[in-house]
Amino acid sequence: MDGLDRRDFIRSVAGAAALSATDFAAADAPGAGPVFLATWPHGKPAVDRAAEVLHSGGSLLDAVEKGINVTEDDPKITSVGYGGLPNEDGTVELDAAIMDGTRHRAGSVCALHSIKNPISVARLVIEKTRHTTLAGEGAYQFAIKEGFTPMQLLTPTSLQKWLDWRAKPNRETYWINPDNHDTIGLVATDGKGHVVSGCSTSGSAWKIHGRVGDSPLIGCGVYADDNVGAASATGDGDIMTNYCTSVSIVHNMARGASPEDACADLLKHMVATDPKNREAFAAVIAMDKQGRIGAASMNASANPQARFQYAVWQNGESKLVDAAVVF
Ligand code: SD4
Repeated sequence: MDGLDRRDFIRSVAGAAALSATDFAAADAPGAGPVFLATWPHGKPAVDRAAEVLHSGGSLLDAVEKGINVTEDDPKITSVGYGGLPNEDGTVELDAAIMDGTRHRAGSVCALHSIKNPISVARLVIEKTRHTTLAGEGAYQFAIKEGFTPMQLLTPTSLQKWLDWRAKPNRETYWINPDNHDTIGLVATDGKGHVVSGCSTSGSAWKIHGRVGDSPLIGCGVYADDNVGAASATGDGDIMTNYCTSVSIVHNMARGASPEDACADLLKHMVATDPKNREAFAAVIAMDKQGRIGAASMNASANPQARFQYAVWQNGESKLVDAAVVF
């Protein structure tokens, strides 16, 4: 196996279902101070806002939700919320998920139209229902009942991009181009052992109506467990979904891997099981319950526009960091 011993792999990934309470209890005690970690350079204003919310008395769930709202509200970001690129029919369909590591409870929405803050709807799925995931029209009706205001999510820019794509006689369909890797994933700890993971996206541009990516699937786009840590993912969800990326990374950390090794092992596993996955773009971020962080990306060298940087907020300031490149 490429870079990963088969027995280690079986122990670290395929054996995930067999994790015992002892695996989790072995994890270290909480570290000092809150830490926020988010995908892509646009994650910087998101982690800044998240830190502000926590420091002004909000909960960690509030912080992650409000941090992600910053990205969702920004029309310049063409892969999240308002201004996100539409599906092949020209409708913006949004996916989001949020998971609370204490209650081990998650909420998510898939293919939600006309509502610019899907992460806030996902949060309400936790608070107001005993469900985990709402999809399509049901998710929309729930949002309306909860007081969200419907709006047109296409901006002049995203509409023009869709028109340009549709005008191409030999257009590619159901693909992600390098400009469209902008999903926001945000993982956080309050510094007292509590972790939360959130993720929001418009998914792959020009997707089939109703397509659901990895982002709103619990264990794929997000996972959080206060006994261990949290993770989130960005990239080609049609491939990444098949690897349950975020829960696999958290389980890797439960067995003692550092956050960065846990991320890198997941990407190596993707290529070990199918060498074609090397062509996919994939990036993952993780944090353990002590606030130690790590990230890894794949295919950044083949695709320089897709170089993966992530944002970190710690000790009162935020900065951008280059992720480890695995392939
Ligand atoms: C998806 N994973 O829907 C998302 C898209 C993404 O960076 O993260 N792009 O497949």
